[in-house]
Amino acid sequence: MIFSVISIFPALVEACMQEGIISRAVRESLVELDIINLRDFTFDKHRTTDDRPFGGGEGMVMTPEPLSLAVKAAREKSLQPRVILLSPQGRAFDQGAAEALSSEQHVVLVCGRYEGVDERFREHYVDAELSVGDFILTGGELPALMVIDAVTRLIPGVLGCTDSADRDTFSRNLLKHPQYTRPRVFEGEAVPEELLSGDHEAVRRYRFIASVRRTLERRPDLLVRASFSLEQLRLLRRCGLEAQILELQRMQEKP
Ligand code: 9D3
Repeated sequence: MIFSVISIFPALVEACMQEGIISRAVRESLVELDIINLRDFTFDKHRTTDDRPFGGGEGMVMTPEPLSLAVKAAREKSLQPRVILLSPQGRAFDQGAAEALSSEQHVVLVCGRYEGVDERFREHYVDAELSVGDFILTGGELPALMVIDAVTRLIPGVLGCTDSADRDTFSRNLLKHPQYTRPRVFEGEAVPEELLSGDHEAVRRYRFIASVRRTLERRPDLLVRASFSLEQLRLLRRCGLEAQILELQRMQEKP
């Protein structure tokens, strides 16, 4: 997998290569990182990448010429890369989007800055526009690194063992259960009895219910999409959670 990243802050993008799982994936040639400095495709004295918006208004707009030249340079690495623009106007980047990108050969990430990019660049060069969440950042570099991180860990061989829980349809829409390690008592608080029992089935049941409780409280939006096995439905009923979840899911069915 090749990631080309087009940015006016190449050093910021380079930083994620210094440590951790991504850097190892690069060293082991499981991914290639091709960092493109947008200013290399400017030809004026000040190497400008932005200009004032036609029609007036606040802020600056990224000029299309350097962006288009940078994408063409990225295309020299492969025939048909997917060109992704990181922008607050994009569709939500989620695990499904990460999985879809993980089967691409070459992904070009265009990091926006300022108020956005010239619409003609977007129309002619961009395949998809992605946002990483409803909060305001100063540019697309950190979002691009998030995409690289999320996609890289899905590439076979990057993680020691592929995290099968990632793809488990019964657990992917649930938050992780609380976890404990030694000591058995910390600041007067003991580890839940069920986890010390050595009864693997009891542990599994306890964790499932704890996951559902946590998800109900923090991310009810996830439960709307969750599906449960018959055994899980039985457990939920026994804990009095079934009605709450079915109600949540019913609320979403009709507008
Ligand atoms: C006043 C309108 N703002 C758009 C909602 C201006 C604006 C804010 C932030 C324009 C660009 C940016 C820079 N952000 C990104 O480039 C960005 C981003 C983000 O801010 N949040 C979540 N995901 C992303 S992906 C790229």
